[in-house]
Amino acid sequence: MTAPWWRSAVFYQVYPRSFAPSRPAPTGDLAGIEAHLDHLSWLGVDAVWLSPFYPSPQADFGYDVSDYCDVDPAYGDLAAFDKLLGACHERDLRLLVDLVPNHSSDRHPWFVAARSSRDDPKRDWYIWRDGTPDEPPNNWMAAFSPVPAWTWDDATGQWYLHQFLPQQPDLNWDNPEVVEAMHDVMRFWLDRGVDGFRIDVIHGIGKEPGLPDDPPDMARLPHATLNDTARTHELIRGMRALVDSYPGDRLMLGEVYLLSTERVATYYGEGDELHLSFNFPPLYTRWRADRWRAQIADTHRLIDGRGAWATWVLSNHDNVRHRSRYGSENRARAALFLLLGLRGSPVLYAGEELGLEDAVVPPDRVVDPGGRDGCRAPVPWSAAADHGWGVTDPWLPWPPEPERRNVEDLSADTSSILHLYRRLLAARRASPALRLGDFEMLDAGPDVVAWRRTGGAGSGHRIVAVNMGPSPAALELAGTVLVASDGAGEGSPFPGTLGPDRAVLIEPV
Ligand code: TEU
Repeated sequence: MTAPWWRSAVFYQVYPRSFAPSRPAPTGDLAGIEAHLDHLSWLGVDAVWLSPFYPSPQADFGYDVSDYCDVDPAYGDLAAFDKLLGACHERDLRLLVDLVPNHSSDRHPWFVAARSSRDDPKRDWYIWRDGTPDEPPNNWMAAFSPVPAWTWDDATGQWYLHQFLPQQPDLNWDNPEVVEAMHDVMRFWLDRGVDGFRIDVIHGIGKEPGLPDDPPDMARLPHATLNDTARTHELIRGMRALVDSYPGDRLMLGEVYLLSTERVATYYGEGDELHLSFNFPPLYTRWRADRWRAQIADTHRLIDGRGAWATWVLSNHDNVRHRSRYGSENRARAALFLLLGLRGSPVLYAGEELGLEDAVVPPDRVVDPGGRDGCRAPVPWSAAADHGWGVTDPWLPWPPEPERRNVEDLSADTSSILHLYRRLLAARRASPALRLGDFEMLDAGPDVVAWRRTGGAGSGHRIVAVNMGPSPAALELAGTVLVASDGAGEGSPFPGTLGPDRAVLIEPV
């Protein structure tokens, strides 16, 4: 049996607002993404995940959806979406759209109706509780700022639940009409031909009956990081059956934002829930070999161990970029060997191939209530003052060094991090062992994370070594260096030493 496409795919996240505009504008759009697809083909990724582009008041920059079946005029229209999808498929790129099922915008007609009166037929599409304005129904906290996950609606005299902003009321998935409505949304995009969904806070949709308090010692954490109930698994199985009824291995890649790989693993079900899930504990792991070995061992035990397929991600639109977290380009280069060399499907975030750091956002330019503006800075396409955007001052400040860290300049420099991404992506594509093979950790001393990938029909083995320590490491590995994080010695025998914050991909003899 051949593996489904998503097991060997490398995903690339595009944040539409920050990728590229098709005309001079401070924000990107769908036609701008289409115009830059050649960059993705040249780079060598397999699939694009598009963050939300739906009509939205932008309280959470698109994760507050006011119409699930349309395109925000700022990004284009449905015709532009269809064109983008067609252009992806012409280049053999798959396209995932972002499904946001846990909450809608408070301006969605469903919530506008629900809020209009206690008797409205849509009232029960959201989660309302009686009480008094001074005491929320339970101790759940919202994300982004330490406020209750409940807002009092004066007009109708009840509380409504929102695990995120008050402008993002949680939908009531215990109401079969909500389930059906969200299934209809999925059909809408599947019928248009999308290859699947990245599903926002999928672990949040089911709620524990009776909405019990969070444990007192956890009560300061956002409830969204704790919501973990059997009901959600049932709901995911319903979505999975729908997705599986379509031809072509459509994908559900869920965002399970529970900071425990053990809990994340359960969302794969028995092969009947998510096909893939994000797993964030590795993203929050420091640049230390012992920590990484532990995360990798957990992932293999808990995810591979149940016959599921892991994902690896180090940067996205919610977190400080790993180039900034790890503190140097050398480390960002070496980290790519983790992403592309470990067993599972990597998810890259637009701009990491340029070695971008987070933008420095002065207080008067802050727009995100979650403090995540830095990683959402616009992608620089050229060295010019407008960096290919047609405007010099886009919606967020440029990331550092845009005159050097831009697609045009780094494409022209074969020693750049951008070319490293391209070479390692090509080496991965050419190696069934790297894409699909088995994994075995090697003992390479305290500061080095090293492993062997074997099998994957008819291929040679591959060894990857990453030195996270402060000094050169002697490694008894014999073979040819296929790709080196600093480009040194590629095509030659491995010299036996790996420098600090360096990584290599070796074809063993
Ligand atoms: O994120 C879920 C989530 O839990 C994160 O918001 C996380 O708590 C925070 O960003 C840590 O820095 C998803 C989306 O990825 C995010 O952009 C949305 O804001 C959120 O859901 C609500 O839709």
